[in-house]
Amino acid sequence: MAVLKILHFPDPRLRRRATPVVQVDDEIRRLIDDMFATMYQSDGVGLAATQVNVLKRVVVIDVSPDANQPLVLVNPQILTRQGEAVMSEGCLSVPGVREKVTRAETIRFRASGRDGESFEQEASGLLAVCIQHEIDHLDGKLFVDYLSGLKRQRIRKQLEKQAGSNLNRG
Ligand code: GNR
Ligand code: NI
Repeated sequence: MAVLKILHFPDPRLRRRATPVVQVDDEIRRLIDDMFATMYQSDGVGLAATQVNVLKRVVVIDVSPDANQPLVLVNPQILTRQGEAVMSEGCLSVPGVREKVTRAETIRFRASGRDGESFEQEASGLLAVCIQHEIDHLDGKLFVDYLSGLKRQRIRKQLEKQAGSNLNRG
């Protein structure tokens, strides 16, 4: 397994739309394994393939406290949304930033798993937020898009400064 490099806002590659997976084969399973390694290493609760520069509709999630309940979502689709909930969100592609975002409180979704089997499930709480956040990534959308233009601009400047000093340090 390999830990992959995560793209950071405002990298334009985070803005591209990922394409559906036609068949969950060994190559996709290798991607899934590498994405879990990357997510766990970064202490994240979710990761979309877009964030590691792979434009396929693949998401890995683990919102369990002990990080021992991996969930694979290939070609995830939201079927229904209910209610509204505000949660403070972070993103591995927007390091060091947390901001409140309003999303649907409960969702029903469909996806395929690691063996290509299709399943449907209801989710609420952090899991529901995380699934909506990850599907946004697959569509080229980031949680900072829900903030005011002023806030987004401030975050962009902050991260561009970080990226610059990272370059200087080699
Ligand atoms: O690790 C993550 N935590 C998180 C917290 C609140 C709402 C969404 C998330 S997802 C994020 C990992 C990530 O960037 N996934 O794309
Ligand atoms: Ni994210």
